[in-house]
Amino acid sequence: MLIKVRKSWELKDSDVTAQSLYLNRRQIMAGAGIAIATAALPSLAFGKAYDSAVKTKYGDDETLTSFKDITSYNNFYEFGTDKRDPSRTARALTTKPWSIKVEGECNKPGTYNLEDILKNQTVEERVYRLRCVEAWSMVIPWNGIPMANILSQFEPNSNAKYVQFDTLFRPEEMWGQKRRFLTWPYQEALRMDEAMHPLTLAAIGLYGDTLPKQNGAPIRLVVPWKYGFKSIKSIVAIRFTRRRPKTSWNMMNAREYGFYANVNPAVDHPRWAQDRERRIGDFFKTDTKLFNGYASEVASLYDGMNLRTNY
Ligand SMILES: Nc1nc2c(c(=O)[nH]1)N[C@H]1C(S)=C(S)[C@@H](COP(=O)(O)O)O[C@H]1N2
Ligand SMILES: [Mo]
Repeated sequence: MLIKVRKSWELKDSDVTAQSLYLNRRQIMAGAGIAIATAALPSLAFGKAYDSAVKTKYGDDETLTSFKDITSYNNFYEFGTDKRDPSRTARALTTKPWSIKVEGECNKPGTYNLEDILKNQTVEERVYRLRCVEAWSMVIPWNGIPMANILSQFEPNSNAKYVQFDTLFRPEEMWGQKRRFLTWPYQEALRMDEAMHPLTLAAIGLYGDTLPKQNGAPIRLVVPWKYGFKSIKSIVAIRFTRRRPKTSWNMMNAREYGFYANVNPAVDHPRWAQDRERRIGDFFKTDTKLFNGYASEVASLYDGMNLRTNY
């Protein structure tokens, strides 16, 4: 069956199309009693690499944030600092062709086409909470591949203790890069065990469609137990390192943005309390959970660490 879907980054009156298609499919699957199903998805960007997604256990208990809110309330400073800027201006970004440069402590450095990296990978559907440091949050149905499956292709060696990611630097298309709000390119990094953790996702879509540009097309990191700024968008470089790499927000203001950035209601941001959050679309605030609710899966990564000093 061929499903025709508009490009999701073009926000018009058809805003709800991707969302209703997605929800219909979920209902049909639930009605048929299918717990794990392969759902038909449109193949738009990467041909065969993204024809279907395997449903996972994540997020069946969550109310999804609307497609409209997910794609029109964004932080993507390469396209301006206003939450509405990215949805208005990210269409300028060219996402095809797309290649990723792989460097550092691994056996297979090089420059790879995204299609080749995604070849033979299984795309999953995972509903994750995203918690921004600014105390708002969303629930997003991502489509993506476990980051471990991407990184292991490059065979990181035993010296690789961290992995750093860069966003594209292309000021002709990313007008925000003409201003020096952050040091460009945007960079983020994880400890290797965090990057290889099964929850860590390389997202290539949401709501069953390819990733809208304002959400970090064509491929972005999603680390659901950390504040949103760790989940770097539009990745063009992956670098395996021995030492802890520099990260953009930490360089800008180390007191406010730590390297770990684990969601922690007990540790306030210097300018905001972090114990409550407001889901976009909700009126009332809710309690923020340690590790954004993923503690049972990730707390052991930080055994013996002081989470107040390692914020
Ligand atoms: N390259 C890049 N990645 C980025 C950002 C950014 O400004 N540039 N913002 C981060 C922040 S602060 C958040 S909260 C999330 C927002 O992701 P979303 O717009 O898809 O919800 O992206 C993160 N990744
Ligand atoms: Mo954020």
